[in-house]
Parts: sequence; C-alpha cells; structure tokens
Amino acid sequence: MADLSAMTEALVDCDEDKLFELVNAALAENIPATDVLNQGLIAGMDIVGEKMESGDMFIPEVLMAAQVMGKCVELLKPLLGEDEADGGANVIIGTVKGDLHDIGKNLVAMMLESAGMNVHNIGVDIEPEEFIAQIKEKNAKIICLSALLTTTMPMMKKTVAAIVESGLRNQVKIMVGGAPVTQAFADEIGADGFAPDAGSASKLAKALLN
Ligand code: B1M
Repeated sequence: MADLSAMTEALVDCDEDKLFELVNAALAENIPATDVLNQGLIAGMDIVGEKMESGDMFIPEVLMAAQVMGKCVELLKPLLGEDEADGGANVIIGTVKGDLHDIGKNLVAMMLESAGMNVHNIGVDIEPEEFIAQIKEKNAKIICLSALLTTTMPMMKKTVAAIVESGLRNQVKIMVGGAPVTQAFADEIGADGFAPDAGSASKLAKALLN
C-alpha cells in the first residue's frame, strides 16, 4: 500500500531515488496523482518551509528539495490534467519582480495548459513592463501573477497599476495567487480574481473567460 507520508519524508531528506521509487509505486497502485501531489509532495514542501524558518534547513538544501519536487511534478504532469479543453485563449503567467519561487506557478501553468489554454510561462522575477509587453505581444486574455513572499506582494499591486496605466486593463483579466496572497488582497489591488491553488486557478480562469 502506497505510503504518502514516506514520500513527504523522502522529499524533506532530498532523497531523490527513494522519492521516485515511492511516487512510481503509488502511481502503479492507481493512487490519484492529485493525492500524491497534495498529501505527499506539497505536504513535504510545507515541512521544508517550517525547517527553513526555524533554521533547521538552509537555502542549498531547500533548493535541492525544490529541484526534486520539480522533477516529481514533471512525472505527474500527464496525470494531473483535466480533459475539458477550453478555448485556446492566450494566458501569461509569471512570478513578480523580486521573487524567485516558481514551483507553484509552474503547477498553475500546467493546470491551465491541460484545460486547453495557450499558456506562456514567462518565468520568475518579472518586471511590470515585461508583463505589459507580453500582454501586447500575445494579445493575452488573462494574466496570472504569482508571489510567495510578503515582501513581493506590493509588486503585484505595482504590476496591476502599470497595466491600468498602459491602457490595457480592459482587454485582460488579472488573476493573482501564491501562499501569502488572499482574496482581500486581490480585491484591494484591483485584480479580477484570486486562486488559492492550481486547481482553483484553472476553474477561475475558465470562469473569467466566459
Ligand atoms: Co522560499 N520562502 N525564500 N525559497 N520558500 C517561503 C515562501 C517561506 C514561506 C519559507 C518560510 O520561511 N517558512 C518564506 C516566505 C516568508 C514570507 O514572506 N512570509 C521564504 C523565504 C523567506 C525565502 C527567502 C527570502 C529566504 C532567504 O534567502 N533568506 C528567499 C527569497 C528568494 C526570492 O524569491 N527572492 C527564498 C528562497 C527560496 C528557494 C530559492 C531556496 C526555494 C524556491 C525554489 C523554487 O521555487 N524554484 C524556496 C522554497 C522552495 C520555499 C518553500 C519551502 C516552498 C515553496 C513551494 O514551492 N511550495 C516556501 C515555504 C512553503 O511554501 N511552505 C518558502 C510548494 C508549491 C506547490 O506551493 O508555491 O504555495 P505554492 O503554490 C501553490 C499556491 O500558492 C498557488 O497554487 C500553487 C499550487 O497549488 N499559487 C498560485 C502559486 N502561484 C499562483 C499563481 C496564481 C494562482 C495560484 O495565479 C493566478
């Protein structure tokens, strides 16, 4: 029987071989990929975060755990999709200026892609001007901003303000997300919506397109 808590432990220990073995075993037992992701891997990253905060894990180790997690997410990618395709609308997603976290953003990108959207994942540490250039270039219908740090949340506000200033606000829906972001913050900065996780981001994007 697949052991999701052993997966969590292997991720915290950055034991790539063991983790791959456990993930593959779980999938072979038909454990849903979303359970592997949420109860095995994301639970592990939460512990990594706590250890980072308490000084029991240092940045290089956290980075290693993040890389191992990224590889597992790649493994799960074909199994996480939804089958309903939607519209092929152009969507831009990126992490705001000053912020280098990308695992959650990449998961959101993956869910939007598997919902049939044309996703342009433009990376991390993205200046407001770059978001604007991409909206114009891709004629984007939705833009997704990710932030994992309380210190980079104000950059979301600046990005939204820059989009308003550019005159493009009426042609693009703005979605925000990331661990410290809330619906109240989304409302405060004038975003069209907030999604707490990748699954809800996909649902919200579909709703906004309609
Ligand atoms: Co960072 N880090 N980190 N880190 N890191 C956090 C975020 C932190 C909470 C850890 C902690 O102290 N407990 C803390 C932030 C504290 C705060 O601001 N309140 C923190 C800190 C302080 C820092 C540094 C400042 C540490 C330092 O240098 N002293 C530094 C900042 C660097 C920078 O960005 N400028 C830093 C660096 C790093 C690493 C580079 C080492 C690494 C990132 C590697 C990478 O991403 N490639 C890292 C990691 C891995 C973490 C933790 C441990 C894990 C983040 C993660 O990947 N979670 C994190 C602690 C934690 O979150 N438990 C932490 C898993 C991921 C699936 O979840 O990203 O939340 P998440 O995404 C979810 C939702 O939030 C949502 O959907 C996703 C999937 O369901 N979502 C969206 C995300 N984006 C969305 C966009 C949307 C919608 C939904 O658009 C519409």
